[in-house]
Amino acid sequence: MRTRAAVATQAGKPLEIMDVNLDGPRAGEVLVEIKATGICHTDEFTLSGADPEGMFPAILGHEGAGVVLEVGEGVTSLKPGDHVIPLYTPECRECDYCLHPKTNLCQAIRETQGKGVMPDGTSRFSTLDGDPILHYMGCSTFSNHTVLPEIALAKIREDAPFDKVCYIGCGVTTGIGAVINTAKVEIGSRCVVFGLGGIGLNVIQGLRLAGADQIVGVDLNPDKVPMAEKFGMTDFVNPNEVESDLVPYLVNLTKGGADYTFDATGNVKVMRDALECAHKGWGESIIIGVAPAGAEIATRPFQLVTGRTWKGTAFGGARGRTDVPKIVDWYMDGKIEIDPMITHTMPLEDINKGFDLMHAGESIRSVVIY
Ligand code: NAD
Ligand code: AHE
Ligand code: ZN
Repeated sequence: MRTRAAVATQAGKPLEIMDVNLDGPRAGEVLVEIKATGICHTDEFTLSGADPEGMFPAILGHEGAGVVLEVGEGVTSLKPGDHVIPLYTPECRECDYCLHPKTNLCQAIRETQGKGVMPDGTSRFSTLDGDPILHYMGCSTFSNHTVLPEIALAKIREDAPFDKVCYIGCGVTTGIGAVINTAKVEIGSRCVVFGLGGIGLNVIQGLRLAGADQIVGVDLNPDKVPMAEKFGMTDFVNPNEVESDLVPYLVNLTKGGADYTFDATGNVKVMRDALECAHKGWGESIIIGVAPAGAEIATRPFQLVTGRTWKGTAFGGARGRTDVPKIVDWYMDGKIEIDPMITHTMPLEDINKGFDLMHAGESIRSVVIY
């Protein structure tokens, strides 16, 4: 079939909106009509050229929601008409990782996914001239139609609005999951969240759900404060306005150090500060942000010797096919909020405006509605 997509033709260039060819689903695959997709900072990271796995031309986007149009041979868990959220972290329920209780990182298709192709090693997308276009994170939600493996789709309830629950495909689940699944924050905790964007705000909302007593937000952009307060931030720190060193300032503010800290910036210097303001003896720091190719984290080993723990999380530790439908229920039941964080919507033709708003720090989430 022919569909409309925003194609990343090369690093650092705006996406090009064009008609592309999409082959139908092969065995174990599903054709999905994407109804809405968020724009995550990770899409920007890959488009910028900073992603060691970034390849071009590709159709980016990994935060979508849509409807199943057709299923390939052997697909049993989905049928045309089902509402779904694509999963960049699939859940095969069979691999060593899925069978291990301590991880959500299903590896069934990770290798081919990282190469921008389907599990059989080929791409379903091509230009109208027949040149291949790569998939991205196994999702490619910046296309009105896409093909995914069955194990990379969470079936969700049909009354959930696509233009809101698409955000559960990455940002909401990542932020809330980092708190609940990865850190396992206890009631009464003191916490610091670095980066008050589309992920950090969901960390804050997760911390409020978990019953944290103190939720310190750290961001260079004070415009993020009202939204962060709305979601539960108790204290704001702008590093540019702190006259002393940031780490001792935060240790003092949290009365000795935070029980849990979260990096939602992708900046390795911030990751170090996040670790070092965690409480001596027990503080845990969770890395969510994705850092550019070649970047490395550093700290004195003494920080770990003296009881701090450094952890990371992908997709908030969530097992997508199991957990995503539940998070959609939380939203529909009013347990979590999404609507205020979707600050801008646009048609696919204007998707580059979504990236401009992100660069300008003016949006939390931009959502493309097809
Ligand atoms: P965003 O652009 O919406 O927000 C980033 C925020 O960080 C902004 O508010 C910005 O002002 C702030 N910031 C930047 N530099 C800072 C600094 N030095 N100190 C304090 N604040 C600073 O981005 P997002 O969509 O929220 O994504 C955040 C990070 O999380 C990105 O690196 C993204 O790639 C990553 N991410 C990771 C996962 C995962 O599964 N691990 C999932 C989604 C996103
Ligand atoms: N390709 C990058 C790493 C990118 C990365 O860490 N992605 C996260 C999800 S970010 C979503 O917005 C992730 O799921 N990581 C686990 C995985 O298997 O990719 C690089 O540095 O090579
Ligand atoms: Zn994302």
